[in-house]
Amino acid sequence: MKITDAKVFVGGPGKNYVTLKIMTDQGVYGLGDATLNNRETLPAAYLKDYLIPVLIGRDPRNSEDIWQFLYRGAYFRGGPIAMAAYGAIDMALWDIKAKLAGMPLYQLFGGKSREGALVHAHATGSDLEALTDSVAAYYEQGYKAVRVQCGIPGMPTASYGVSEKGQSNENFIADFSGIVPKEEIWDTDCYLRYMPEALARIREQFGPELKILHDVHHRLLPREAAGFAKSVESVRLFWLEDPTPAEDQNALELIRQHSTVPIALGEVFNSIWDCKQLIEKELIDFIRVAVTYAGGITHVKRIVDFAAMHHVKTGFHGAPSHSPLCMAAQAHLNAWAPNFGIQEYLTLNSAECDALFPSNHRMEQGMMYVSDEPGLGVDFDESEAARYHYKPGSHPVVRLQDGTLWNY
Ligand code: GCO
Ligand code: MG
Repeated sequence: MKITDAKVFVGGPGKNYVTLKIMTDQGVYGLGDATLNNRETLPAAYLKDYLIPVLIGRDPRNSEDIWQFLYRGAYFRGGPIAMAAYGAIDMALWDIKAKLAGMPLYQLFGGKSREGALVHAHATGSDLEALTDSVAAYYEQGYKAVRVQCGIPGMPTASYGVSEKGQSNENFIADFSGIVPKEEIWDTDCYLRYMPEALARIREQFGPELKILHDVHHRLLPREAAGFAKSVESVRLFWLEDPTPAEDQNALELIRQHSTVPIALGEVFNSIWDCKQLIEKELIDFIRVAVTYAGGITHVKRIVDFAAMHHVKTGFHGAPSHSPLCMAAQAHLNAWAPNFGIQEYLTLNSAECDALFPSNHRMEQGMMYVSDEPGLGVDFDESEAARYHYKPGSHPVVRLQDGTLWNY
């Protein structure tokens, strides 16, 4: 069996999804996601210029050898762009393998450990009242877990995860106003004064059972994060996400020494080496990698098994920038993983998105149910794809009040 050709598409409804389609001499094709939010053309170019030419003629069933060939063969290893490109190839090869077996992908990992996988939605509000309404809306739809982000009084611009008052949340999810980033202002003191109380109010309002998550988005210093974690202990968060930027992994030790709040981290990681210290030293509770830019199923499954040895559960990244193909790969891992924790779920979920990526994966009452179709269980409609093209976009850039550049 041989790979005969592969194509890359960039575009989609409200997002620049990077979709790879690998064709074989037996008519079976595989699909993968290489979307790297706001840098989408780069994994696409890496695939077209360097990877597809070396795939042609290889046996697609040898996904492990192909992964090692790409990773080791680059010499300059890793990085989000390369790992997203390998991730898409790897997903597509597993898709082909499971289609050949006539089985849904989770069967190749060892079958199902659960029927539905718990997901968390994003509730946001420009103030606490709006946030409460947003949480209530998800609660009424049956969601059991919600990430809560809230506007902060005194903060000059909207805080992380929140759009400006009066603007729709779509603006935050997809900022396609151009390549030059918007600038936001962050004030740690305002945040630390307000957020513990806001989280306590949400707990009070929704009772003990709702799983409440909160994302600090790398904004605090280690000592501030340790103090913050301690101050929100009575809220009993499901997790506190990215309290500090993870380049300095010792910072997590300080947080651990001061609080038992569960910590989730790793959405910007792209290899098992990035996760190693935090998992081995048991400094986190949830590992947040994404199948796309952590090198695909082959590499992420390795991270999941390693995490299991250290009581670390999965909490895969599920920002809206992941296409339904990445979400499907994660859904199959979620169905299998003995150390599954939760899945962030935020695909755009529009009729256009469903038309571009038809599938039977379904969401019900805050749980995701994996499709039983052979392979990843997601198709790709090329005639729909022809309606879309790349649109330049950017993440905001964050500064402190005095102009110092800070962490988005
Ligand atoms: C999350 C993340 C995202 C990121 C986004 C960047 O927890 O979902 O923090 O919303 O900001 O993926 O592209
Ligand atoms: Mg996050």
